[in-house]
Amino acid sequence: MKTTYFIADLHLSENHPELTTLFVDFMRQRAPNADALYILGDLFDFWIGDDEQSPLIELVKNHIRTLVQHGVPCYFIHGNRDFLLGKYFAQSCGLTLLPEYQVIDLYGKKTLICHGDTLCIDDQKYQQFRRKVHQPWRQWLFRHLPLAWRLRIAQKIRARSQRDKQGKSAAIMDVNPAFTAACMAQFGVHQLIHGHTHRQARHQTNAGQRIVLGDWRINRPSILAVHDNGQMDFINQ
Ligand code: LP5
Ligand code: MN
Repeated sequence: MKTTYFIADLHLSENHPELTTLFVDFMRQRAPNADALYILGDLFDFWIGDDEQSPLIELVKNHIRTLVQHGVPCYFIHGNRDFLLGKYFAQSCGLTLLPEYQVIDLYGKKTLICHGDTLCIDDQKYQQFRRKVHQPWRQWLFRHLPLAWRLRIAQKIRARSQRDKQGKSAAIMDVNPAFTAACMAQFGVHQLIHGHTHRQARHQTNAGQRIVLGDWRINRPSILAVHDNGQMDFINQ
């Protein structure tokens, strides 16, 4: 049986070596037999530029490169934490960068994939923040700052984000159902796979099926396996 895997929201960092172990186990044991691997954002806890070096970054790069050389294509859609992951990282390990929305043919079923943050339109403060940090001139400026400054800024934004989230309801931080349905219709699909909201689930809606990948800190891990016979299941161990 052929299988395509989808993962998101691993939030890999030096602070959580147990998550890195789960990722490495997956890349060694399951991923080599796949047709393809799709990483739908927030692979890293945050990303401040392709020039950053660390043992963790090298490890992740090596595992992706090994997988791609083994013949398994590996695709990446940016998350809200690692939207600055760039061409240098991708080219150095053979990762294919995809746009924020992509329609794929998943064993005959047209499927829309994205990180999921763009669907959370009720979180206006976040959307405002997103628009700002996606402006090319801001990103250009940020990339040209010394690494230590970028790290400080990223830590400040992370702290602010964690604080702000305490004052937001779960509903505000979830996808907007009407907007999501309109998005699926616009792309002409009846199946959507995304992450970001961290609540692993399969929702049946009027627009079709919406599959949400889980956060690896909660589900340890959350891997969606879609098989060529149309079946799909979550792997959480
Ligand atoms: O990530 P998570 O789960 O905590 O919350 C997200 C939203 N938060 C974010 C911010 C990221 O966590 C941090 C990204 C760091 C990237 C590296 C730095 C790149 C800088 C680039 C500059 C061009 O995405 C959160 C959502 C939540 O998901 C649920 O959807 O609610 O959104 C927010 O918290 C946004 C805040 O409400 C507004 C943030 C304003 C930040 C102002 C920073 C001021 C400090 C500047 C210091 C110079
Ligand atoms: Mn996210």
